[in-house]
Amino acid sequence: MKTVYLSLGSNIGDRESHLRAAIGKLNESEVRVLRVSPIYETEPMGVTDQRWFLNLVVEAETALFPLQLLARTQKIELALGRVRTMPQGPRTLDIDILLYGASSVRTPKLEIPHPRMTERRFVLAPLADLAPELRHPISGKSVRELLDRAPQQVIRPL
Ligand code: GSY
Repeated sequence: MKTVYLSLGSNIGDRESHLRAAIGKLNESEVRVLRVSPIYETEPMGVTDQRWFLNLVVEAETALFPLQLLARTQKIELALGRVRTMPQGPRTLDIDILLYGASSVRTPKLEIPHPRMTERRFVLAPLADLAPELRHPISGKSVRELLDRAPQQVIRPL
């Protein structure tokens, strides 16, 4: 069993329902959700001219291998109506794999730790709510330290 951290986000439709539905579907997909962070409303990064997101992080355990886990998360995104319009554009649901135990994974389809997690307050703040002392497997910095150093972004607890 591995402990994994996943980042969930939505900025289309009933954002909170999409997040809650995704948590339910993870539990039906051999991904046992252990803890869920508070939800934050967050300023969009990348394409800024779009609706604000709701974001949260879940801690879960799974016996799936990383690419199997990716296939499950992509299936859940599709089941909840995700359509890829433009890169970094609006989405009904996005699930990013942040951490998979202390492992590093680098394949054309998947990189873990998530390569942009250290720049994203919308990831680091909810992750710090769950696991502030957890260390990034490559930099060795704690989530709390990464959050202290992350670029500015407006985020507020829902
Ligand atoms: O993979 C993340 C999708 N995404 C988000 C997001 O979830 N939240 C915020 N605030 N900005 C984002 N930009 C992208 S892309």
